Amino acid sequence: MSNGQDRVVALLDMDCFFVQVEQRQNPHLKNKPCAVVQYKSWKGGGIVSVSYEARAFGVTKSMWADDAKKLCPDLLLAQVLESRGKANLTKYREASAEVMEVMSRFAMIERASIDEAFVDLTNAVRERLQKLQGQPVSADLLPTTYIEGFPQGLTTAEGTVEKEEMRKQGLLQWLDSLQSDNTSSPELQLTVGAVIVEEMRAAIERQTGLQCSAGISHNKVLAKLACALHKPNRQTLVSLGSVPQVFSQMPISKVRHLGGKLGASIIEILGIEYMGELTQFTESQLQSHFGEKNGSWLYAMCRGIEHEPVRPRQVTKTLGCGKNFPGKTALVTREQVQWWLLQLAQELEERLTKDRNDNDRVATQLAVSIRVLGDKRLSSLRRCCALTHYDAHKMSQDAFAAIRNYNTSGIQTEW
Ligand code: DGT
Ligand code: MG
Repeated sequence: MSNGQDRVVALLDMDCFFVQVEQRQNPHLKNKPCAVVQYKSWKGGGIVSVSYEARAFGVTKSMWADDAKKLCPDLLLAQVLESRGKANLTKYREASAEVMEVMSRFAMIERASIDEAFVDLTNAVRERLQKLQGQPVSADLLPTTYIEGFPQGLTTAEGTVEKEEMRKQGLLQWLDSLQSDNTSSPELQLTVGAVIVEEMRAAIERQTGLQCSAGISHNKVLAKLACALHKPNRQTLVSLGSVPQVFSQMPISKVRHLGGKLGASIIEILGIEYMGELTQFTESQLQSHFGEKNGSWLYAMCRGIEHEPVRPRQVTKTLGCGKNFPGKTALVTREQVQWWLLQLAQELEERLTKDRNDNDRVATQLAVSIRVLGDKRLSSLRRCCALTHYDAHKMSQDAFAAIRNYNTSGIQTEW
């Protein structure tokens, strides 16, 4: 098995994506504190994306717009379109496809969400290194790159140096430490990967007008963590050497795959908080608590090693749509349930038909999830059935048939 440094993997994540899409459409929103809200009727709407100018006032995702206005009276709002009584994300999906198209010109990508994608740059780096023929990498090629853990041993008090100045010092120190003629050096490979990611991000901005941040490392988990370290419009390189320092203060739940049950049980069972603390345990200890596969994965991961491949995928695997009915708006009659299933199925029919034309494929399975009032989980029940026709009426009837037995009301018309 490799030492975990055999690949160069990056994650690109758009900055305040929905906000940028709105700003592109309405330039008067640019460089202002602004946010995108969904459904205006309750407390001004729920915020789903926040510009960095607004974040400086403490505005965050999931806040009600009315509450956000109290923190930031000049907050400008754009609203997610609604159709059939629910949010319509078509505009953002189309912008996402534009971005993914540009990224995929550089290397194989795996779309990870509407605004982020992994990219495996291993081959692209190898080719670029051949072209460079041992020439050192110039700092000019890395104008927005932070090297995590650098500058090292700085004598100036950190607070007194500008952030950009620190970035440059760290970058220069790092570039000095590289052996530019050793093409098998993992650090050099990451650096060349970062040069390519600078080019990708510049191309995305040139072609779409949208900015993003990125993380460059040896695997998906580290690339994703790295991306979040210097947002917006910056990229961060995390080498294996910087992992102990990064993980020493990294809450376990912030690590990809550990945001859910597994992460929570690690914290509870082992009584630890940070990713780095996992290195105290042997592989068999971790396996005994969390199973053979998870144990081995954790043992390697806390040392910065992970092997999950970037899987070629530019389009989503599933198409989904849903709507929440919180509190008093909960659906209480069979008719309401059927009516909303039909609304959702109509959106699905439209999107499935477009997907069949665009991507030359057909869906074969229909899954329906419902959540009952008071259940904190994302879904209380999930049932699947065959998807035979792209027909909203048929899909909504099949979906209803799949969940009808779950109705606890004895009365026919109630739900
Ligand atoms: P960032 O990446 O921190 O600069 O900010 P965003 O806004 O890009 O946040 P991200 O990457 O977590 O999510 C990408 C987009 O997905 C975001 O712009 C809006 C959308 N989104 C996120 N959370 C929700 C949500 O709870 N509901 C809906 N409808 N959309 C969401
Ligand atoms: Mg984003």
